[in-house]
Amino acid sequence: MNDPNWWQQAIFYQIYPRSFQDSNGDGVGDLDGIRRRLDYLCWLGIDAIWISPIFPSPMADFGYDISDYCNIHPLFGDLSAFDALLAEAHQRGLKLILDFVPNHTSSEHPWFRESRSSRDSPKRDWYIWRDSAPGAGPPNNWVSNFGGSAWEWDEEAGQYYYHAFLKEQPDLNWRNPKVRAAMYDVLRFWLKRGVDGFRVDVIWHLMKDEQFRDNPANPGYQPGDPAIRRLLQLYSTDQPEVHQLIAEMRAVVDEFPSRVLIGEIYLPIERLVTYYGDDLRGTHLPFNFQLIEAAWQARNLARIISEYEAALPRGGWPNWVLGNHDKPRIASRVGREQARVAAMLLLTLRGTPTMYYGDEIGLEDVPIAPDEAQDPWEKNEPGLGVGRDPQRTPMQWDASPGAGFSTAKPWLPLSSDFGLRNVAVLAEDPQSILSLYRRLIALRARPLFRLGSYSPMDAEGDLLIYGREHEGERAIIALNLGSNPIHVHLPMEAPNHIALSTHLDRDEKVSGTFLLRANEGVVLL
Ligand code: TEU
Repeated sequence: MNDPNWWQQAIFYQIYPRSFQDSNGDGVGDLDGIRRRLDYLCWLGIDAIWISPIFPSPMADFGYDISDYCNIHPLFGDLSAFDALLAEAHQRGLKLILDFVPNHTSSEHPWFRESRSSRDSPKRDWYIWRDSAPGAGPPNNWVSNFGGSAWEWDEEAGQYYYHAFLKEQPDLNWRNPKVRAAMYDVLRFWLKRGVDGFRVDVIWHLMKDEQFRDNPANPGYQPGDPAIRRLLQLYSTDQPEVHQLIAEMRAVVDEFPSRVLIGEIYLPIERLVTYYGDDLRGTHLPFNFQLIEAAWQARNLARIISEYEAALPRGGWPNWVLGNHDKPRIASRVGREQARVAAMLLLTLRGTPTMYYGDEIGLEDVPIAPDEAQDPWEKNEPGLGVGRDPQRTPMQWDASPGAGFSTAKPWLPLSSDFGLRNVAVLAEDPQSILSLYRRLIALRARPLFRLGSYSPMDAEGDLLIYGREHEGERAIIALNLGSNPIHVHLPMEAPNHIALSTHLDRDEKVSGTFLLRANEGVVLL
């Protein structure tokens, strides 16, 4: 991992810090907790950790509302706890990246307090202030991602401010060079401390239309969809000017050797790939969320992979994600059996995989009673199924009362099957999903999987087959996405040794035709 392009070969693992490991008995995870679990992460075999926000925050959006970019929230520890975590991660050869949230601050951030204090405040244009529309009402029709108008009236100075998310998350004005300079210094602060890079929150949101034109209606909107779907985000996101800004951000990161910039971007593939930037001077990895959103169907997956491979700019490195703290868990989305197939897909595709904590134990969405909801989006738009608490529940380490996560009542409930679905139990079971993840991660250590080319082979019914090749070495991956057995015909001279089955009960040579059982995936070498 000393290679400057280490991020191409790495497996990333996302930690939602509130839910990984509590070390001080308050029911919320923290940095010392993560540090205690570094040996687990090494045992699992991942290479790099991304930690969701750990900075001071009123927690209106659980840390994505930051009131101080250069410190640690006391819930999670302090700067010395962070330094200790970073040092121990590095000692073990693990990289560590942070979550950078540049689009908006907390409304409690001193910058916003100052900005809102008066129209003449020197920080007024650090945020996006506008007069009401002629007549009255908000300056335009933009909708908040969490429901309602994206404009909040501020009585004090008689203007509206813009917030793409909660009203407690005012958007910064990235057209202001002072904002840019201040935020680049935030990056330097952490880079100097030794972090290996950043995942950048909603990077495609940073620039808005200079004229603040109304967004057009979304013809695909259906009743029951969240409010944000009413409009196409034509003028509020993905503006051409954003790329110049990302190039600046990248240049800051490049002041330090071997760091990585990953962008959170929900856009169609042809728009997504523009975030590699001209001459690849943008993000190293624009997160590719196609698998998070895909219908779980062989031909569809084959199409997604091929279109993505074809759309990549020359030299652009691919990446894949199955889940994150905003989306239903993979095991709930595709089911327990297919979760194993999904793991094989994620870890055998060409490009950097990012895992979401808990997916390796097959953790499912945990139902949250309406009156127990914590996620502000769920509270703003109840009953639509937008709540993100179910996928943020504590990691399950063992069968003890707090699942080894905490000695106190966890901030979100454990899944009811934690007595069986936990690391201690599954690590002992050679056929568990956890054992499968370890085997896949170990297999991925081969240059064949880390670096090899991808070639589509077949996608019919429930069968998805593709090949990987590197310096004369070949693998075939055959996945059964359904619950009926499938006869697979291998091409002449194809690799014919089943080196790994998702059922973890096969190590055999096959010839010509072999049977793929229900919900089984295999790697042939
Ligand atoms: O998420 C941004 C974001 O746009 C998604 O939640 C989005 O609404 C949806 O998934 C797109 O289909 C980031 C963080 O990951 C999220 O946790 C924060 O709430 C949000 O930004 C605001 O910072």
